[in-house]
Amino acid sequence: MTMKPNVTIYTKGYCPHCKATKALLSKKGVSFTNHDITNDPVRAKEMMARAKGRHTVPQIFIGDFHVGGNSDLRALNSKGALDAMLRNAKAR
Ligand SMILES: N[C@@H](CCC(=O)N[C@@H](CS)C(=O)NCC(=O)O)C(=O)O
Repeated sequence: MTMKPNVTIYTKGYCPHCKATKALLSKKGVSFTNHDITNDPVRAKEMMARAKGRHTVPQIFIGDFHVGGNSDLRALNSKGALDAMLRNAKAR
């Protein structure tokens, strides 16, 4: 079965951390919903509400779990915890 985790990321066009996040998820074969908030204040507000006030991009969600930013994603990956979280967050 194809791994289809329910992953949502909020990004901006110029952001190198966002590119790194997309590259890591893509390398793992994970599909994700990307909200580019560069010119989208409504989505930006949604992101901040979901991310408990954090306003840097990217902000990453696996299912309803708030991972945080790119460095948080990488920390989970280094600990070996990311793949299991992605597996457990398959779209229902
Ligand atoms: N440690 C954060 C750094 C994220 C970061 O610095 N993002 C920049 C854009 S690349 C940012 O959001 N700057 C503030 C802003 O655009 O409001 C992460 O790994 O996600």
